[in-house]
Formats: sequence, structure tokens, C-alpha cells
Amino acid sequence: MSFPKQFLWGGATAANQLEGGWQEGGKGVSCSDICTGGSHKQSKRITPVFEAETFYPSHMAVDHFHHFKEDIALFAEMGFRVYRFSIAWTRIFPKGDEKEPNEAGLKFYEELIDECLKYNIEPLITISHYEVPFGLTKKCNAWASREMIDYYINYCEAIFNRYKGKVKYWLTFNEINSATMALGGFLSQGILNEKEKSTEFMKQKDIPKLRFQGLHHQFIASAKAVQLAHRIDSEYKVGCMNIYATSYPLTCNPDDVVFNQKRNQIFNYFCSDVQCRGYYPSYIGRYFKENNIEIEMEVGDKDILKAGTVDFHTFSYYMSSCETADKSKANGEGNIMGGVANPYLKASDWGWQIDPKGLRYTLNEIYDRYQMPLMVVENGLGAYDKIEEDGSINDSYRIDYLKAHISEMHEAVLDGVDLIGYTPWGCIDLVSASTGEYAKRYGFIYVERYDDGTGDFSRRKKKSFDWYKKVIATNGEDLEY
Ligand code: BGP
Repeated sequence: MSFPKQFLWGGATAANQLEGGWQEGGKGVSCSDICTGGSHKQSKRITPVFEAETFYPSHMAVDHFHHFKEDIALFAEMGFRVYRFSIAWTRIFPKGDEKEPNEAGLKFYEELIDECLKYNIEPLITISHYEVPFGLTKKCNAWASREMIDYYINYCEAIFNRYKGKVKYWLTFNEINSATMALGGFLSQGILNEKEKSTEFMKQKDIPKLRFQGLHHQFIASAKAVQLAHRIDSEYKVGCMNIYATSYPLTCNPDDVVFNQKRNQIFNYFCSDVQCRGYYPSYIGRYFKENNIEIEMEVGDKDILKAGTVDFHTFSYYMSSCETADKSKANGEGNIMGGVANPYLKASDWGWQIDPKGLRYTLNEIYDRYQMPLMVVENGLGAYDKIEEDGSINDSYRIDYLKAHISEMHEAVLDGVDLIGYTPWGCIDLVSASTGEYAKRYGFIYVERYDDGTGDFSRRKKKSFDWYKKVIATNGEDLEY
């Protein structure tokens, strides 16, 4: 038994981290465009007012806007069967509230999609990936406001109509559950509670009630988008997308087990329960009560949720952590999602704990819960890469990471999980979402662009490029290098 014949091997990116060309083709300013560079040690900043001397990595990113044909040709050379990318909302609706879409933006993605189709690469499009139009943040504090549903649906309508017949797979929101954490408020929802001054990304002013209300608006928007997509093209398949941060109880003390279960429900399952099942799960009531959160719902919302469940489930998977009820231990040790370190695992240079078996466990858990097709749409190792004197890049550490995860995905397939695709993150180097740096690289393709703003954007293949090409060619049978 092997991976299914039609298994969708590919890679994933996001417009704000990849494209650059931030003011080309009539593009408007997105929330990611006002974020400065940063690093593992120094948080990036959110600057509501642009600062003249400051470096904003998304403005040029890795210049995919001008290199997309070259990049897609390289993906095709690796044998990609699917390419997950996102549309920058601000290329289509520059401020977010326009009535008519921007033709230049629609055309750019049309060319990009055509380029994929030329090589038989299936596009998998994320509609909103960490780049809400900043115009909507200024206008209504973005997803904190119910107005957003109409702006989002207007945007969906424009792209669903335009790319009909060319695209099959859509994802409504990237890592929607990131908004259950403080850092998702701005990153994912465009909610900015201090509009005047620059703030550190990790220290933004947080109002949990707004984030959860924002999630309600996103659930309604997602459910409406699913129905709209099916009306426009019955072939369209629309999925949800979650960060799955696998967590284990630190010990078998029942206190730790229950603590972990609660954390798992709120972080890993709340959003996908709503999107896959079509209603709010019973456990969330207590959480809302204990955190003084009251969701404002309109008549009819429950029916919308019910009628707009997704067709498939996708998630990102990078790491796992442990949870404990013991407060003296409950300090995040490097893991961006919180939790404590697992003594059995090693971490990446950014403190993300590497856990391939956790992926098998997770695929089984999710599939058991929803019984719908799954895709792993992000996975990978952010690492420092070095160009050797002969020009090669020997990223065997990345190959080891991916190889171990692919083996465990295979185990999950043998376990009976309906896994339909795999798109490792940052198949070409790009800007890091959490730190705003170039130095944290994920790609099979290296891009010469650095955190001091130097580099000519030239591309070169890493060792992992040929390795992944062989993995795809053998449908995951040969993982050796
Ligand atoms: C996910 C995001 C991506 C991506 C990835 C890696 O959370 O969906 O946009 O960037 O994580 O994270 P980072 O770039 O912080 O290393």
C-alpha cells in the first residue's frame, strides 16, 4: 500500500510573504504591509503610520510578482501536482470596501493560474492569508465588525466568478484558529486596538471579546462563501484551514490530562468544529462564560452555519508541545503556541519542537472526528541555510525533517486516514510570518534576499529540490537521499 495514486504533492506560499510589488497593479495597503522586519530575538512591529527609514519586508518580499513564471517553472520541474498560494485581497479590492474589483489584480492571478494549468498544477487558493486590507482596519476595525462579512463575500464573488472552470480548491481563511490567541487579532483578523502608535507584534493590545466576535463574523463569512462557491460552480470544493498545534499532557496526572483536553478543544477544535459540523460545540459555552465573552448573533446565523459546512479539512503542522496544570511549569519555552517543552523532542533553531509522529497521531485524531478528506497544507523546517563555496546548499536537515513527516503521513494513510494532499510550507524561501525575517528559510528553492535589504532575488536549487522531485516522482515510495 502506498499513497493514493492521485495524491496531491506540492508546496504552499502566501502572497504577503512572497509577492512584493506592494504598490503595483493598483494594489492597496494590507495589514502585513505595515509590519516591520524583526527576528527571533527582536519582535517585528506594527506601525499604523509608515516610518521613512524602516524596513518593511512584505513590500518586496521575494519579488514573486515579477518572478512568478520562473518560480512556477521550478515547481513544475519538481513535479508539483498542486500549488497552494493566496490571493492578496488588496490587489482585488485595494481598500476593501470598493464596489468593483480592480481589473489589474484579477488579471495578475489569472496569469498565475494559467501558468499553473500550463504544467497541470492544480491551484489551491487561500482567499485570506494574514493580509486584511488596512483600509478596513481603519474603517471598522476589520473583523471586529460585522460589516466585514459583506466586503469578504463581495471579494469572494469576484474571484469565484473570474476563475470559474480553472480552479477547484479554495480555503476560506488561513489558520482561522490563530485568532483564539492574542497574536492572531491583528495578524489574521486585522483588529488593531491602538491605532496611533507603533507596537510590538507580540505585545499588541488584546481584547479577547473582539477576537471571538471576529471569529463569529469569519464563521458566517466562511459559511456564506461555501454556499456561494457551490452556487457559482458545483465543482468547487471549499475547505477550512487550521493551525493544528498538537499537545500532550505533560504527565499522566489527570489534572494535566484534563487541562490538555480543554486547551485542545479551544485551540485545535473550536473553529473547525464550527466549520465542519455547522454549529458551536457545547464546550465553548463554559469558556465564554469564564472569560466574559458574549457573542452577538443575528437571527438566521445558526442556519447559515449549518448550510455552509466545508467540503474538506486542511491544517498546518509544524510542532507539538505539552500542557500541564502545574502553573510553576506553565511557561512557554520557545514554542510560539505556548505550552511547555517535551523532554522527548528536539527543537528547531526557533524553538519549535520537531515531532513527526505527532503528525500521524494528529491525522488520525482529525479524521476520526470529521470523517472528511484531509490535506496537510503547511509543514516544514524554518532553518538558517548557507551557500557553500561551490554554490550548493546542503539542507539535509530539512530533508530529514520532511522525510520523517512524510513517513508518518504514510503511516496515517495505512491507518485509514483519507489524506488527499501535502503542500510543504514555503516551497520557495519567503518572509517569516511570525518574525518578519528572511533568515528563517523553508524553501526547496533559495532566494538571494537578506534581512538588511540586500540581494538580487536570484533563485537557486537547494539539495532538497532534487530530493523532493524524486519523492513526487515515486509517489512517496522513495524517501532516501
Ligand atoms: C503559518 C502561516 C504561514 C507561515 C508559517 C511558518 O503559521 O500560515 O504564513 O509563515 O506558519 O511560520 P513562520 O513564517 O513564522 O516561521
